[in-house]
Amino acid sequence: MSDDSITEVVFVGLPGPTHHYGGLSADNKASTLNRGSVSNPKLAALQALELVRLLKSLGVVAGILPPQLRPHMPLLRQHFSGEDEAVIAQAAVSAPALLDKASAASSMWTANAATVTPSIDSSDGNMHITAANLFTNLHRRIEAEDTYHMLKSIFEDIPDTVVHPPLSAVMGLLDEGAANHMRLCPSHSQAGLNLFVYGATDITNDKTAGRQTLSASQAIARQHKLFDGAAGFIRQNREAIHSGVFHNDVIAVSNENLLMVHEQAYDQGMRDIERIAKSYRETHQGKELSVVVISEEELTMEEAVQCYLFNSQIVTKPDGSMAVIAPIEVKLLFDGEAAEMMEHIRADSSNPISEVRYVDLRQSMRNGGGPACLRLRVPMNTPQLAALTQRKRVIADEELITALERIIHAYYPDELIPSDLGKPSLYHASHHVMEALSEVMQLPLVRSGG
Ligand code: SUG
Repeated sequence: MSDDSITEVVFVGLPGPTHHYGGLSADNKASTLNRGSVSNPKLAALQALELVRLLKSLGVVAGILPPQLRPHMPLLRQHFSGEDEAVIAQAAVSAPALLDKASAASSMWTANAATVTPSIDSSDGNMHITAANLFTNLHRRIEAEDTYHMLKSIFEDIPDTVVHPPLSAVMGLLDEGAANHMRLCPSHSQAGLNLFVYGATDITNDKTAGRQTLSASQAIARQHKLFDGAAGFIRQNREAIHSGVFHNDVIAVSNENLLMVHEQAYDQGMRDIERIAKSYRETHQGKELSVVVISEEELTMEEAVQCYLFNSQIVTKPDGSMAVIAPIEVKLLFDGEAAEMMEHIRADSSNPISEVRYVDLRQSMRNGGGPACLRLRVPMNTPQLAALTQRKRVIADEELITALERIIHAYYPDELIPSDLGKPSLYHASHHVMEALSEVMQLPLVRSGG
């Protein structure tokens, strides 16, 4: 492998022991639909590790990002005081909705942790990582600071790497990270066309305007010093947002030179998709983007939101062909029609997809988090990956996976409803989990706010 070759490391977020269904995201159909139902944090975490194993079996380098400590005490301490347990007990009685938000295990959806661009895309030769501010929803906003500290502790001393703090939402910069970013390139090792997808140009009170502003996407493109022409900006279709497309990765997915997208994903429909293909051609000297467009007739927007077909991960296997990792719902819903459609796409030799694998992530899916939500892609060059592997214990090998499974079996509850969130046993279990993870992964224990 030459120094210039880039390996995409796929970081999967480990669900934390407070994983529950709070109905906390009004624009996310699965979240609102499953509000209050019984969750199984143990199973959620084990399902995420099965995803890691699948990625590894496909030849992908996979990493793990640990959960954050919950409940988020600084949020509760704005209302209550005393020892942690007393604060939680008061919140459980007087402000259960607040405790619900403070206990969200939502940092598992690492596609929202940050936006990442590799050294090869920037004029300063650095890999840039900007922690997302996740400002739209309170239960997610509280992730931002700890995510930044976690990413810093993992990546800061990696060569040619800059980790940026979350953007200031006070300036109208609403940012949900990689879920609204696609990097298109002939291969990971070549410079990419970075597409940023946004809902509104600036902050607005309109709830249907989405969670990402153009101003934030532009700030990131500038901050990352992307080469001229290496950034493009595409507006989401309002109707799609209204139908439950709260992030771009609910309706489009890309990998290298492949884009799979619903025809109604963007404001200008097919015109936008053609514009993307044209920009790709211009950036990559006449090379063609392989575009798989799924029409409304083949799969309605509503069906796409239900089965999360576009929230698949697409990865490049060592032989250069691509595998789709799709949620099991694609097979289970609509009498398997969406899976049949996927089979046609796989069999079509005009695109690079050679394999479709289905994963059971139902614990996360019930909160609107599919395979693509659970992963942060970090394209690293050879010295960067070597430094990461040497200095940190985040790359998943079987030994790490087994150690994590042991922690999960020891401390995670296998049943949780929102009214359990005030229980001292959960608070103690959460602390044990974080301490054990910090030891096994050799990471500092990031304590919210202090
Ligand atoms: O932000 N769900 C998350 C799902 C995030 C999915 N990520 C991507 N599409 N990349 C969200 O809406 C629900 C939590 C609850 O209701 O308990 C939640 O936060």
